[in-house]
Amino acid sequence: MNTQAASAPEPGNGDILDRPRTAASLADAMADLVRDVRATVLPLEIPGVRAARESRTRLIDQLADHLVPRLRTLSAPAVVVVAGSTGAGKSTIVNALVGEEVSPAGVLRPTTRRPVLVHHPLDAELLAEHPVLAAVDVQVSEQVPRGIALLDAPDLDSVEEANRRAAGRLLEAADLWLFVTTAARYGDALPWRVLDGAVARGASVAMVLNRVPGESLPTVRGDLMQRLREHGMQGSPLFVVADAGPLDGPLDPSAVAPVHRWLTTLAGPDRARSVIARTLRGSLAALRPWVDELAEAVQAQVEAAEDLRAGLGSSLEATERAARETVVRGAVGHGGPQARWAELTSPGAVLDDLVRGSGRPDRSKGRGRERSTALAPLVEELARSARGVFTAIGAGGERELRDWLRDGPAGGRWLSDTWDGAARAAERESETDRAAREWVSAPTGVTEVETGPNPDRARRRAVARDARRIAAAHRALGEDGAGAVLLAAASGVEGAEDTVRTLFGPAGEQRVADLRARLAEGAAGAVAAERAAARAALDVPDLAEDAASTLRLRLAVIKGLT
Ligand SMILES: Nc1nc2c(ncn2[C@@H]2O[C@H](COP(=O)(O)OP(=O)(O)OP(=O)(O)O)[C@@H](O)[C@H]2O)c(=O)[nH]1
Ligand SMILES: [Mg+2]
Repeated sequence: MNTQAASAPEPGNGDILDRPRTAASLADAMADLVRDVRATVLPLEIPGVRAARESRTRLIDQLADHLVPRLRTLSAPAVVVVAGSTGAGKSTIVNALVGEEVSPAGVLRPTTRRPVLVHHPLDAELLAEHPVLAAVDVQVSEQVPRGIALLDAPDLDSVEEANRRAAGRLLEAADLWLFVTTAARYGDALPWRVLDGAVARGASVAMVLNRVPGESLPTVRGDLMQRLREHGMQGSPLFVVADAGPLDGPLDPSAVAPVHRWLTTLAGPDRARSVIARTLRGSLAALRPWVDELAEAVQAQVEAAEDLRAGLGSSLEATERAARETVVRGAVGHGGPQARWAELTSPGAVLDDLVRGSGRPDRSKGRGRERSTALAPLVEELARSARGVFTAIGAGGERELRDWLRDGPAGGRWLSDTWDGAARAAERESETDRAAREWVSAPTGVTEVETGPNPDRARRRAVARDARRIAAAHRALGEDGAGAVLLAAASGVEGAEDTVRTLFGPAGEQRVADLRARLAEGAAGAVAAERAAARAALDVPDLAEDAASTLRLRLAVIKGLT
């Protein structure tokens, strides 16, 4: 049984601890910061985001579990977290320190799943508000010096994700880390990585080298001291606990007496405060680069979102052109409208006399109104067809965008997943319905051809002839009926354009061209709407242009207080 203690932490000046007002303002600033950090979600899968997300999670733990409670209750006991690899003997050591089994040790790895916190009964009130209590089993023992709470953590390098996460979180809550390792395990990489993190954050660390066989003690101890120096931990206390041989029960408290003595010294009013103050100072100093790093990660997200927006802006150009061509070539006229036209123009039907022979209409009274009524279903058919074509164009655009998002740009997959397909489909229905309605209610009246400046006789005669023709056609079809024929012609219904030419002449053809251009606009609009919807899905606070500024602002406030 060979136990030794090296230097204990130097008493620091208790600066912040001596300025309770500053501490209270800082606690408020930390509470604001933790809220903002929680609200920062780093949604886009871009290079480096995993590390940034992990760092964010640790930052939240550090703020919520250590800095805020510590600054709020400066007199709360120092939380000493006993950490290390599974089987290193953490629970065994805690039990030996307390002199009873407060946390079962065992041969099954890992043993400790739920952390155990042991404190002196008189410290209960001071600890009551500490958030760490929510995640631990609490034990009370008079063997624990007042001013100290011992926390037996799950293993750090656990195969179990939940254990690893819990251990990491507890370490962020710690005022002091009591790091337990063994002669067999002290070479493992992970604990050292974790320790490097502790040093970087200015946390106070003490080491326990457990289960050291007597013969290898000098070598192992020398080796470990060397490593501690390499990791900038030369000032950290090192305790060596000799191997107790086959152990079938608790470890004798005498084996850990130096650790216990050290903890008791630490618990003395000034020493505990100096450890607390030191870790607090370290945590506050580490906060700045840490939050800065997070702000950088937010900025990277914002930039990736900018790239996505730009990419979306120039996407689907060919699709948009193709959509225009499709409707100009007659996609809307095919099917329903064409069939309806065939019925209306069949022998004896309302348009029969207009499409056949000279196209000279039967001018009997009331014919115009009758034809308008008979043509109303054709307009409905055209609206339905236009809506169907627009919807298909939009859905095709969405598919194309999703394909592009999924296998291309950084953050694209997130956008594709976030962009709600069902909601988009519903939105599209109402958008295309509106666009189709707008198209069929576009002005369709054919106005007379103008004579132009200084018309000669022939020109005036030609214009007058056209005007008579237009008026006659309007009488024959009625206003709405004329509109229906013009829309049918613009949609590509075969035969309708010839009818327009015969009935209305060049002015009618001009109107058909206008209506066709509007239809092409509608088709292009259906494509543009998909692009706009994808872009709108990027409008989340985390990806807003100034998303990083909130964190930077918080940092400035904290800087002013420390
Ligand atoms: N032989 C011997 N066994 C020891 C010694 N210290 C601890 N052990 C045993 O090592 C095993 C693991 O000890 P635990 O205290 O459960 O280890 P732990 O670090 O708490 O492990 P986890 O809870 O899984 O993270 C137990 O069976 C202990 O009895 C020692 O000095 N000598
Ligand atoms: Mg354990």
